[in-house]
Amino acid sequence: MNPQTLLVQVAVLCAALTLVNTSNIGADDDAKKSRRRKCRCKKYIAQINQDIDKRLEAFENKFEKYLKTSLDDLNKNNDDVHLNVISENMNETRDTLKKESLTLKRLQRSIHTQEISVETLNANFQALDTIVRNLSRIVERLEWTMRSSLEFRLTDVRTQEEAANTTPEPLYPTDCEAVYASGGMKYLGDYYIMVRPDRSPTPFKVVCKIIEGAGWTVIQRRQDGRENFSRDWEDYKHGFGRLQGEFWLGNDNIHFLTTQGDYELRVVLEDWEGGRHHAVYDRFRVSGEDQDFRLHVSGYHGDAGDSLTTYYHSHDGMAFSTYDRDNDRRLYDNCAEFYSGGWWFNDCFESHLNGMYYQYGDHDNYFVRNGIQWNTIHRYSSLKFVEMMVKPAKSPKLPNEI
Ligand SMILES: [Ca+2]
Repeated sequence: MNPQTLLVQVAVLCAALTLVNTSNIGADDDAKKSRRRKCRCKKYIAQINQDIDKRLEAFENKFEKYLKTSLDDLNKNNDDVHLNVISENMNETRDTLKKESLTLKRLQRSIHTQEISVETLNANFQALDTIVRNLSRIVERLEWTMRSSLEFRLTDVRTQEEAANTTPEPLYPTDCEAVYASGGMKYLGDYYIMVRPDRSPTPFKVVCKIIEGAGWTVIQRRQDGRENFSRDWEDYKHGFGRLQGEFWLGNDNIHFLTTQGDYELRVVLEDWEGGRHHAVYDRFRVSGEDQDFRLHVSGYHGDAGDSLTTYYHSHDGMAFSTYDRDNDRRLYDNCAEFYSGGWWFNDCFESHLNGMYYQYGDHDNYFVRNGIQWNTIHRYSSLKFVEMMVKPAKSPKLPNEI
């Protein structure tokens, strides 16, 4: 039975029962009124009432029975409905379950696939982790190598910079003898080299001569009169001329050369008659400018005669003088200005190798001996050729020497 039909029937029965009850109440009221109006028919009314009551009772019983049956049916139908609902629900649930099952299966497959992917990914992660660790080690080694290389390079650069800062300029020999004694200059001829005496602030160029198994550093030369020797203090201080020709090496350079140890002087002289002479002084030293380049010389030997340390007008201990710097012992005059050229004048001189150059040795004024003079050779004529040179002394300095 259709549940909706049952519900309609129940509703109709309820409406009918209500109608019967309502009719019964109205009839009872009419009967009471009728009994009040017609008291003579009480017995009849009572009978009717009984009949009605019986009928009502029967109807009620019947209705209750029907109702009960209907309710049973209803309950029964309700169960069916419920079952149907349940069944439908179960069908829906089954469908849902089927759907969910399919979904689950798909999910399972997906999960399985994901598991495989995860496993593969995990394996890949492990491989990747190994690669990353290896790369890290390689990077660490590279960093260490680069850092070590950089540090080494920096250290090398610092060492080079320190070496550049601390290493002096290329080493120069202290004089010509230093080169000769170390095996150089074994052939005849002049040698032009750079030297740097111990306390010289800068190196300078010199010409070397090899004489009697020693390297001599030339400090002065006169040979043709091409160079002007009538110069002031500063020129004589710094030097002038050409090493290949006539020159003065400079009082500063002579001072640096002759104060780095015991030095000796050799003077080579040539007159216009072809005579060649030499004078050697075992000690030769020129003080610094603070002492006016004072001369200290002693120990003559040679064949030119001693024109430097003779008692009369000895040049030993004399300061250097130029026409603009009078350090001589002539009170009324400046020897350098009168005789030209710079020298260690006393009350003028026994020798004066920086005087005027006179061709053939003849002075312009016989009484003014302002030429190149070495009195022990020629007092009244100028020399043709002169060289002054120095080298370290052979023997140690004696206690009573300068
Ligand atoms: Ca003077």
